[in-house]
Amino acid sequence: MKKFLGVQDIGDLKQAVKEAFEVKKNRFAWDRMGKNKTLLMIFFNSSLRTRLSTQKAAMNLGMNVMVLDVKQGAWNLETERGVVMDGDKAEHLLEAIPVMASYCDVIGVRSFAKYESKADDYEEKILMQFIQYSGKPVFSMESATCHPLQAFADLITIEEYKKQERPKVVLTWAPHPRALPQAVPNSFAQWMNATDYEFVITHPEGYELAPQFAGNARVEYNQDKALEGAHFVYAKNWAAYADPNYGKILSKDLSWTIDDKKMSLTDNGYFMHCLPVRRNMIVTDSVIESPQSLVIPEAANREISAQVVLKRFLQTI
Ligand code: AN0
Ligand code: CP
Repeated sequence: MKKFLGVQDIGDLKQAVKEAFEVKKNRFAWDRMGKNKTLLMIFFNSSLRTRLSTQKAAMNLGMNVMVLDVKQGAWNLETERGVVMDGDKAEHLLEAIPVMASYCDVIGVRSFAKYESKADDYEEKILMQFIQYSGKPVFSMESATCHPLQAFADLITIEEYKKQERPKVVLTWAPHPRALPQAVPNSFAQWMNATDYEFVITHPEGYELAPQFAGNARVEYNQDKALEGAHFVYAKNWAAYADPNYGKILSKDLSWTIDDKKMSLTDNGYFMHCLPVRRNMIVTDSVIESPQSLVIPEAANREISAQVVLKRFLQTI
């Protein structure tokens, strides 16, 4: 494996889940595989889970790990080519990438959508430069359009908890005070579309996801209807994708918050969220604290998804 951005990079999904369960059974079974190999994680944005779970996964494999928070102590990086650099940016990404790559064997990048240009975001302008100029395997730790380590962990979690062969999984938009990226719902939709589950997306009108991620999933604008008989409820906020509202908040309607009444429409469904979550905006205290809430095991599975991905990289470098 040379890069990890989407479901297409992991190959056979059933095999990947099988490997994840093997890793989960004994995560230290490959603890010499990463000897003298170095992972560099580069964060342009904040993180709790991705940072810790990916570092832990690398340590399980015996790798060395370096973490760079670009906004804390590194030079402010220019990312546009052709700019006269007379402002506050002291270094260009075009030098920084090969330099950073010279110190490591695998690179993880977190670089959220800026919501300034839809084309730049959806071309993954920052991540693609890492792929092009580093010469090293690169993976997304949530980039402009995708968060594949999260979606893989979500799939592992559903496979662990499902009671039906083909569960009904519902991705629901929920309100939030700030404009959030589409990366998590994009990847979740992409990975769910690659399974044989019954997959439904529900959101207010205007919140349609990019067609390359939403695929042929059923879109149901009535949240109550979508939740009927659901086995898994995956809540997430995102800002609008469709023009002319790209990156904008169209609604903060608290009637979309997942509460006990909403969960009672499901078939004793589980609640999922990638975290961090704003309580009583996205989900009520009562639902997130209920036995049906999977948010903690879901976050714990981030270590497993990251370990499978790093293991695949180590097998090819
Ligand atoms: C980010 C997002 O919504 O994409 C990270 C989630 C994993 N969340 C926030 O910025 C609050
Ligand atoms: N779910 C997730 O990626 O969390 P962090 O933003 O804390 O890494």
